[in-house]
Amino acid sequence: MKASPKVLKIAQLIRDMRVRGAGRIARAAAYAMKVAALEYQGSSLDDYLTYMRHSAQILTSTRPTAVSLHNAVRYVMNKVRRASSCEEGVEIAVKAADNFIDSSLNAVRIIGEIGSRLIEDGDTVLTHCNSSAALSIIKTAYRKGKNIVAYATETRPKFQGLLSYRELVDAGVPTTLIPDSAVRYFIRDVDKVVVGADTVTANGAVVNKIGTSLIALAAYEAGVKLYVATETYKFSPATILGELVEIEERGAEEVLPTYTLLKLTNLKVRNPAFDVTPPEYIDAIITERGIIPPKAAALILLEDYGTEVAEELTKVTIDLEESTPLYSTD
Ligand code: RUB
Repeated sequence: MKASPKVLKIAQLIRDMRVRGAGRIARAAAYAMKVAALEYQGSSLDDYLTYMRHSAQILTSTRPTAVSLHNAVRYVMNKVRRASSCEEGVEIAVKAADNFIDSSLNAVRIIGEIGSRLIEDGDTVLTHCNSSAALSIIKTAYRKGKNIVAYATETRPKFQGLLSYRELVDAGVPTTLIPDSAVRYFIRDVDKVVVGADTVTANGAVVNKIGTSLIALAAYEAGVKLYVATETYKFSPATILGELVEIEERGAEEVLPTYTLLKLTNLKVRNPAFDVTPPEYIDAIITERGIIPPKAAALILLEDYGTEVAEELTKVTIDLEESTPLYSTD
């Protein structure tokens, strides 16, 4: 089965991180599903569904950690599956993708509005990496007249912090760029930390750019509040069923220049792109549906995916011979 070249191109942009950030890759994937539908040449419903599943698989295999990517594609596929003809299937895919993109952009604006209420006049806010949701909060607070300043961490090895720095400065927020390793040095100047999320698990842990958990530790030690800004499509239903979140590991060439790697041939480098911040270090999760404590993540998941989770649970089988009895009658 052949995928549309346009879909392959979007998948490559995501893989190469030319489109990056959990929200952006989700929207790009939804858009790619719409493109796939519009590019479909045949007329058989079965063939169309197989082709769409294939496109979905190509898109979700680009980056493993951000569940937003999977949830965007799943959102479109769940609707497409109900089509009774190929033409209807195309129409449904286009509508679903447009809906997802609109509500995703709207969610970022609502998060900015809600989250800005937690930022007080005179606050110093620190952010890590480049999260549209986190920046939406800081920029909205500033736009509403709160006199705030920001720190943006560099975010090695890919320096996404520079994007945040520019975005904040362009919005008028006085911002200082600091090395990741300087966070504990500056944390006492900071009133609030606001970061984004790639995935939120059922127990309220947050997977975000590598270094987030160290910042959370420093903030916790200093008594500084840490808020996570995230759309609810970044909550992972699979984690209710005990699945772990895969942490993407990227190449050594992102950490060191090629000439150094060529010179030091035996150098062993590891480059995980994300880490996990436990719920204990998170003061609140700010979503488009309101502010929740991290432990309430499971409630959002059950509200959104309860039926699917229940269906999955019926597939769980246990070997009675090998299972340990819960009680003994001896
Ligand atoms: C980006 C990153 C961002 C989250 C949230 O990682 O970790 O903090 O994706 O971003 P990468 P947003 O650069 O590796 O994609 O709020 O924009 O979805």
